[in-house]
Amino acid sequence: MDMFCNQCQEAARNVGCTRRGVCGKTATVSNEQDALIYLLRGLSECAIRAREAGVADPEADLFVAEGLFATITNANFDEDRMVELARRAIALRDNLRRRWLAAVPGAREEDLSPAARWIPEPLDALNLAAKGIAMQIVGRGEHSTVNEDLRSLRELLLYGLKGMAAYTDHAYVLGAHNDAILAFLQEGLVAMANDALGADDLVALVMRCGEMGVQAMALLDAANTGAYGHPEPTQTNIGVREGPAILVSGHDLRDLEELLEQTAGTGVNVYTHGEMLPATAYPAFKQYDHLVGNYGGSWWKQDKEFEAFGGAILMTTNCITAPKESYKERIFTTGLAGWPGVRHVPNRRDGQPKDFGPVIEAAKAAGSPRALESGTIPTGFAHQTVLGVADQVIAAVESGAIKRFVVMAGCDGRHTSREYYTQVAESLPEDHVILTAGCAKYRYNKLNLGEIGGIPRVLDAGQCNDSYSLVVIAQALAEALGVEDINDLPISYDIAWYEQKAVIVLLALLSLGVKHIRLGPTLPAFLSPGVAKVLVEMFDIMPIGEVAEDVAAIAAGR
Ligand code: SF4
Ligand code: SF3
Repeated sequence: MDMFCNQCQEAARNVGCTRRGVCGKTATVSNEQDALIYLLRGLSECAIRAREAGVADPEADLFVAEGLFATITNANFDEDRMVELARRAIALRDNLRRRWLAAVPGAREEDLSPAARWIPEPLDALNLAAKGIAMQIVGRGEHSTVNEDLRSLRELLLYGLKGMAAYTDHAYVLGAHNDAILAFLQEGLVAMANDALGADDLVALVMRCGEMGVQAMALLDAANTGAYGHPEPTQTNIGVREGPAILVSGHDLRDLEELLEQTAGTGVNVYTHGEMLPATAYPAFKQYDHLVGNYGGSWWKQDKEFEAFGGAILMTTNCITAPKESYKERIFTTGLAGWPGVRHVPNRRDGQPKDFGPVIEAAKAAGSPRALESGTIPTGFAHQTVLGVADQVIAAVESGAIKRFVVMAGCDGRHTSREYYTQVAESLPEDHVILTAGCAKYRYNKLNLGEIGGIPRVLDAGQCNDSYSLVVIAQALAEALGVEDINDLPISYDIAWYEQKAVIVLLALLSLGVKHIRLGPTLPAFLSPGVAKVLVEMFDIMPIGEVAEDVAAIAAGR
């Protein structure tokens, strides 16, 4: 075994990737990421101790979120960037440790865990990777003596923290803050290595992770809508316009804003891709005439779509896949995204926007996009919009015109087994409405499933984090219909997961008491049989089954 990673739905053999990631992650990068997690844990330990002594370091607190974000699936594949992140983690950690030692009489360095003191010498990819393989949760390393259920719970917690960290970082980029979330990331990281915690303690922590996940999504929702307005029902163009163009993918709305500003009046058009599609529904972005529409579908088709696009491409976050030679020169990463050899747009400094000049130049040097399709797709059905027509929705439910809502949020992925979601969408009775968010929608958002009394049968609330909108809608519906238990609503859940953002969405739903969730296309490889059993007993989580059976069960109220 050269590495071990089981954090996503495409883990090899639904166990784990051991030589190279199915995602394209090299063993070195995977192990470096494990070492980074180890360093972030040491940093967290110092930050917690320092905070207790009245010493605060907001930069270090935020960095824990950034570091976790860099390790999520399909975000960063760059060995050198991992070294840089490790360097920063060590500098921030050591600074906090010094300040803690100075602030607390009698404090001793040896009372801290090795993670709070370890210095790789030299600090390079090789040394980091060696430490990572020794420290990883599964297989060899310090967790190897822990029983499989505890290990599984630690992983569930870690992957939830990673997803939460990504959403929290997005909110901080927009100036929204919630220190309690950052503190919880640290608490969770430190708890992962605490052998005194048993299964009940870890289950409680996982549930708290879900609660904090709700807060993180609420924070990001407030940040997005505060900055760009509430999404409006929108028919987004999926065709192309003549002229040089930039395709923006990932989840970072501030990057899109700055890019739109910098391309205004230059003759360069901008298109959204993948998880950026919902941006086309925000009032602030609709003002830009050169935001032409959305191009292509979900992340895993990017090799073909980016090649066809012909213009420049900007990856603001996950999911990036191995760039083909045909577009390697015209694809850029920014933020925590990275791919070796791909040009990277550096972070904002001193309050100045990022400089997207090189992306714009690359677009000008390339041709117009080749059309993949034409027409429009609907988006913009976040909570404000849906609640704005709440009377209409409730009347439709009460009259029986809408019999059921089916939440089909989450991620898309490569496996053909995901055709299940297209087939479910096609086979649901015509009085069922799909509530979606995340890139899972690309499995059915071009199907033209029609409307019920003017309400589209696929209501797209936005990005995966906008699953929060679906919760707000469910809660409002419960209140309006006088239903006490959210599980008594006419709502079924058929969630598709892939990476760790979907893990925090799932934990958030569980923490809100949502039961009977179907999860697919496979259950996570990191769930031990014992932990899976607990989830089934507590929440009646179930794997997806055959399309016809699941649709019949949904229609019958499950
Ligand atoms: Fe494998 Fe997924 Fe980990 Fe990539 S992120 S190495 S595909 S388990
Ligand atoms: Fe998709 Fe990567 Fe998860 Fe934000 S873009 S949902 S997979």
